[in-house]
Amino acid sequence: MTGAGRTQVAIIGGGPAGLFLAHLLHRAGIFAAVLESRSRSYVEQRVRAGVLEHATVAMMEGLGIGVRVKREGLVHSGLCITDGAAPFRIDLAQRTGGKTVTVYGQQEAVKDLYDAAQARGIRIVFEAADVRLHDCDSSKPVVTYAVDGEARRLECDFIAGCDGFHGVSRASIPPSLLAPVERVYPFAWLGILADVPPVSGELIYASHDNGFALASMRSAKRSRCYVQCDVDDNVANWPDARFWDEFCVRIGRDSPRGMSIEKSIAPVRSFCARAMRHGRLFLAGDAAHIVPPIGAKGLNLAASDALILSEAFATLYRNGDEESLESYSARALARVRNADAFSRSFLELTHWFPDGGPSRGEQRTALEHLRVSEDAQTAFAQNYVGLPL
Ligand code: FAS
Ligand code: PHB
Repeated sequence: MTGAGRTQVAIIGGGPAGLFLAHLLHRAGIFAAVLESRSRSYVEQRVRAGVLEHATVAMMEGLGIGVRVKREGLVHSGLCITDGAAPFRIDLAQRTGGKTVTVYGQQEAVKDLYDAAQARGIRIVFEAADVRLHDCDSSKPVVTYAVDGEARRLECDFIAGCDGFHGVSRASIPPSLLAPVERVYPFAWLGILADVPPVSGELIYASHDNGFALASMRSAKRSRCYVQCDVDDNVANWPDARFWDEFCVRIGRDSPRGMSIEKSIAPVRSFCARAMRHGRLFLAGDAAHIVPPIGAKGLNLAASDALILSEAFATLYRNGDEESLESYSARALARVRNADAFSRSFLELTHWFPDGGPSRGEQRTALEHLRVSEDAQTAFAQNYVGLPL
């Protein structure tokens, strides 16, 4: 086994959580190394989130990585909610003292993070295989992995598990400590990407008798659209024509149609660990929590976890104070639980629940309340743009 040397913080996973953390630590003068199991091109090609909260864009700017998102991101000051017949707009900026969200694909944000990491000499190992965490609850944790079949060993002070829901880090936390709260919803999201102009300049969320639909976008020329489907549905059941027909019915208007360049079904679930720390292992992002995608929170929570954790590490290295590290889990989980509650309420407002869940009459009552109540719209908008960090 050859050495891979040592670092202060070993970061497992090079998605948004790992990359934001690497940049934040770099800015604080803390050495880190990112171990990513895939290639850079693979990570950059994964189609995922689309909406950046106000604070996430501010974080990118603060890290000197905001030029492209400010140039190419689509700033949205409002969004539309419809039952397929009677749409209404929620003015996010008016309800939140001017806050907005920015539509900017996760792929683009990841590209910006990687480009800046390369320019700054941040250490990233791609295609790291067989990553294993050792002695997480000791004062000398170690990470072993292989590159091109060559075994390596990385000694560190701390490990940040940023390897997503299917990574290895969470397994290093004792189940009794992790004790996750899970919920699997009785439906899924069928999403497509198509190079056609978005049906609207703002996002449209539909709560239709047939079920949920969402008209989103990645640019003025590329649409990202979703319809609720059965939890055991299959993409093969949804040729493009069927998708567009059903999508237009649910959002209540005709839409530009085009060939899907990506089409996939994602389950709708929530998962939240009760602890994001075990000894010197700290989890961040999807490794610790999954929230339903409707709230557009996943990527933004990954970024806020990274900020809270980086500040805790900086405090420790600066003056030896461990209190911030000890409060990391509680502070990060407070945001996650709030985002999950908002996402759940948004799901219950907009999705058809095949068993249990709100009745259509209850949904219509809640929709009408949101349409007419300034207080309800203010609470919705504050959650949607993201609570202050
Ligand atoms: P990620 O999963 O993004 O990154 C983890 C990284 O770790 C990956 O690059 C992976 O290759 C790597 N890794 C895994 N195992 C490893 C190992 N053993 N060793 C080393 N590296 C390893 N969020 C939204 O806000 N809006 C959306 O619309 C939305 N849509 C989504 C659709 C899908 C299909 C999925 C799966 C997620 C979606 N999300 C959405 C959530 C998503 O954006 C996540 O919240 C976000 O990617 C979280 O970032 P990370 O925590 O960095 O995890
Ligand atoms: C997306 O564009 O992928 C998206 C936008 C808003 C959401 C969820 C997903 O609430």
